Amino acid sequence: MEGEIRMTNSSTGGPVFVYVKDGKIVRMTPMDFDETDPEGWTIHARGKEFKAPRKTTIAPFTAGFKSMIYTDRRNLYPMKRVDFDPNGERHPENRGISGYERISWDEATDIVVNEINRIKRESGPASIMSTPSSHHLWGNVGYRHSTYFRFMNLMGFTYADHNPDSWEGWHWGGMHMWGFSWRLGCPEQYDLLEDGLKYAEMIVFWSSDPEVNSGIYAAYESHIRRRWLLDLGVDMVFVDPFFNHSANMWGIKWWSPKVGTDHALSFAIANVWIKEDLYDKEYVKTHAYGFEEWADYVIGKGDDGVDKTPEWAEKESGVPAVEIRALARQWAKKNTYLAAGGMGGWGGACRATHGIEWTRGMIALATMQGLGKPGSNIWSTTQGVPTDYEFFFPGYAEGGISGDCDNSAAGFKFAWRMFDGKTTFPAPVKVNNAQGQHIPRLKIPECIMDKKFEWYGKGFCGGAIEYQLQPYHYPANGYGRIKMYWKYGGPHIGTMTATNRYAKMYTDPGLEFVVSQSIWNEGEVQFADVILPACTNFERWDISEFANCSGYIPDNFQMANNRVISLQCKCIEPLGESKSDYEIYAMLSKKLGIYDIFTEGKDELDWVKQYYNATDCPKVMPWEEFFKKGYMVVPDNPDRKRTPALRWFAEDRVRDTPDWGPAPNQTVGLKGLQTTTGKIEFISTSLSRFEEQGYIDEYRPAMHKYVPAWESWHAEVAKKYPLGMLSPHPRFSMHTMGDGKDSFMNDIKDHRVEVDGWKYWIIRMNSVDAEARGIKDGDLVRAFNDRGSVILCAQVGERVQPGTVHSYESCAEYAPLGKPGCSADRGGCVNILTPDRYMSKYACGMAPNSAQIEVEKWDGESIYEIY
Ligand SMILES: Nc1nc2c(c(=O)[nH]1)N[C@H]1C(S)=C(S)[C@@H](COP(=O)(O)OP(=O)(O)OC[C@H]3O[C@@H](n4cnc5c(=O)[nH]c(N)nc54)[C@H](O)[C@@H]3O)O[C@H]1N2
Ligand SMILES: Nc1nc2c(c(=O)[nH]1)N[C@H]1C(S)=C(S)[C@@H](COP(=O)(O)OP(=O)(O)OC[C@H]3O[C@@H](n4cnc5c(=O)[nH]c(N)nc54)[C@H](O)[C@@H]3O)O[C@H]1N2
Ligand SMILES: [Mo]
Repeated sequence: MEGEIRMTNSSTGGPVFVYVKDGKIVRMTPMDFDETDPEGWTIHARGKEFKAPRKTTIAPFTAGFKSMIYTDRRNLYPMKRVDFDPNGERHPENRGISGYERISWDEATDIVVNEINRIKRESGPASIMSTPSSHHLWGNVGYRHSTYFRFMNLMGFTYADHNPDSWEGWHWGGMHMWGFSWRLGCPEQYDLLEDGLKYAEMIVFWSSDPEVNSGIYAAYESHIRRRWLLDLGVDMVFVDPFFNHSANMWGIKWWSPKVGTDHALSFAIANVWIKEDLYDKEYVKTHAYGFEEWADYVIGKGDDGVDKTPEWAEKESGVPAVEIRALARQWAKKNTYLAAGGMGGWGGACRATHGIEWTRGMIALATMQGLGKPGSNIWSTTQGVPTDYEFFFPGYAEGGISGDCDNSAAGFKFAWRMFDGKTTFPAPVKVNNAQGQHIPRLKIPECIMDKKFEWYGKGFCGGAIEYQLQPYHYPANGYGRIKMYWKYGGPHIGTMTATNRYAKMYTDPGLEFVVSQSIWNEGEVQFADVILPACTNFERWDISEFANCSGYIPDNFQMANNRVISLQCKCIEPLGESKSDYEIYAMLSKKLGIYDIFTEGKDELDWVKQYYNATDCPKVMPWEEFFKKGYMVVPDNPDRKRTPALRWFAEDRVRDTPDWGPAPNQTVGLKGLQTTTGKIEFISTSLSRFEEQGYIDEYRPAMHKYVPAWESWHAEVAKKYPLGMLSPHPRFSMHTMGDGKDSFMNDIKDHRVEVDGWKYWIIRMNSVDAEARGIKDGDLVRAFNDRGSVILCAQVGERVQPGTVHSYESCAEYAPLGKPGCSADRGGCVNILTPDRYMSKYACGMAPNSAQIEVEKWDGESIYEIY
């Protein structure tokens, strides 16, 4: 249209063309390539030809992002809580209740800097605790691994470490079975699209909904692959308590186990295979460790004497024995891929009480069918395109401008290229490294309110398997206790567990100062003493690649059909007085006396250019050309040898995929997996050693066993709270990003439903359960247990079986009807109801997909206060 300029940018749901007119964003579209962009890959399989599409796709939350930029829920000015006086009364008891007044940037930065300096003098930098969240607006320079750590490391602080939330069962369980610690326990996925198109006959999607989750960051890139598989006659079947969106679109069969019982199913499938001689015996002999003893356990010759037959599994899971048997036989008969989780790994089931054993069950089944042989692998259709892996462009997890080798994967490949000895300060001195003080973000409330906490395992640790078995405690020896919380964004009430804890924590008098650096006024932001308004990535410069975080998911640009690198243009000026996070830190650095070290005299665009030149991009296009064009499609490398994931393992060769591990010091002669035996361990050697040292963990035994979930229909709590709640990742938003705040997503009836002028979060339940409780479709209900209450809108139907309810996690709004942390929330934070108990004694993972709850009609008034 006339007067419009087309710019480029990118997002967690794909790169975009941004059309700007008179300084305003008019619309965003996916990118379609032109004749100057190179051709992508081609695959030949079963007499057909499959080609990389000539355009990108975008996720719903990207399509609606304009509404998120211009919403009146933006933080546009620095704010101070009205009854907070840094030099007088602070009134922590009013956090979450009292209102705000506008202050200038000068006042705001003065308050923050004075507090930093005061606290550092009193008890050291470790008394300042901070954490960003998982999902940052896109862009490798502005990302949390980059700008945030560069500044925070320079200032000194205690990091609230992320748990491996996406990975949980893979990290705490899978890793002890087959290693892959650099991938936090998930398997490599190289070149599996070609293998799948050539050889697959069936795909079992188990806790996997790729039409929603896309793997991650990859919009609808994999949709077309499932279309191709369907056209080739590949059967797609689903195991999920929820009739998920991919099952709806592609499924020919759906099994719906009771929440928390999948591993009963996997044991029964193994039972059928063992008894009917339906597994790859030769492979297991040479590639597995401890299999014989485990097989005895499966068929009732183990210490529990239980024969784990389909009939036994029917009693546990509710799935008819005849159907389990049919699945087992089909699986063994056909070339079957296992889509365990949405990414070839992950899956809500890995984030449940039974997550550790579910994951080990998935690996066990894949192993019994010859994992790595043609047509037999763990793959969710979301990765594995035959792209050019040699072309180097790092992902956000490779640290950007921080050079932080502790909290990012900078040390693998990127730091030396980015800094090249020229920078004055590539790897700042930290107080939060492995030896220093850090705390788990799931236990921030305990550290603040109880002043002490002990736990095992460091969340994101890509090092040796044993790293995750080490003990930690807060306060760490000699370090100061936390007095200040610098929160970056504010999602935790919607995303962590038993989250009334987070709301309560803010009123602790020991927490002397809370600053929130946030784009939107959402969730926890309303508990801060001072709010620093940040801007979106459409208001600052950056650079990135489609779907590429790399680091702990090495080379995951292979989720997108084409490697697309985008210049992220500053499309508009920051709204109001908001500023980019980099500029906020630069301002603070000036007053803290570290401006020159932080900026090196560079603005964001200077860093973007330096970043570009540290990658392989200039080999294809000089910076000036890229700056003009705005994006680059990485040319295909048709000469590259295609090497399907784990084929080397199946064929007993040295690894020949581009994967980043295992490190030579963790293998024997570069051969085999990272485990001590180099094999897939049905009895884990690392956990056996741990047990010998006296660490007996009921929910993570050395041998893969059936351990009933501690919060499920088996548990005592189910008598009072009979409904098992699933809380997977939301279809239309990216966790909290895209939800609430007048976003366009709220108008989608499957995301929120408007009742009497309020947009409620949804709970899905079976018509039998609804009728028994006098609940009709569209009614407002109270979902509750001893942890709290949430007011939701009921969607009644047959997508879950009786006894199961479904409500997405990651609501961005928190709207308590009474006192925060003590009353029902009608924002929709169902994580108020999920357990804060760790997965197991020595595995500090989250198990939010294990909540038992009850649902009743809401009278429209009661606020259900509990203290
Ligand atoms: N029940 C249940 N709970 C779960 C899960 C589940 O399966 N079930 N899954 C878990 C998983 S896998 C994950 S990853 C977590 C996610 O949980 P979180 O990490 O807590 O959630 P996000 O929505 O990623 O949080 C992003 C925050 O960062 C802010 N932000 C984004 N970009 C910027 C920026 O440029 N500048 C600033 N200043 N702020 C920014 C956003 O506004 C938002 O507040 O949830 C976990 N919780
Ligand atoms: N649209 C969208 N996409 C996303 C995200 C988002 O927030 N929104 N988040 C991204 C992130 S951070 C991550 S980690 C990935 C997560 O990707 P996944 O972990 O694969 O996704 P989930 O939605 O947690 O779970 C997938 C399916 O598992 C089912 N499920 C849950 N619990 C169980 C169980 O106990 N047993 C069985 N059999 N099935 C179960 C759910 O019903 C769901 O259909 O998704 C990424 N993609
Ligand atoms: Mo995640």
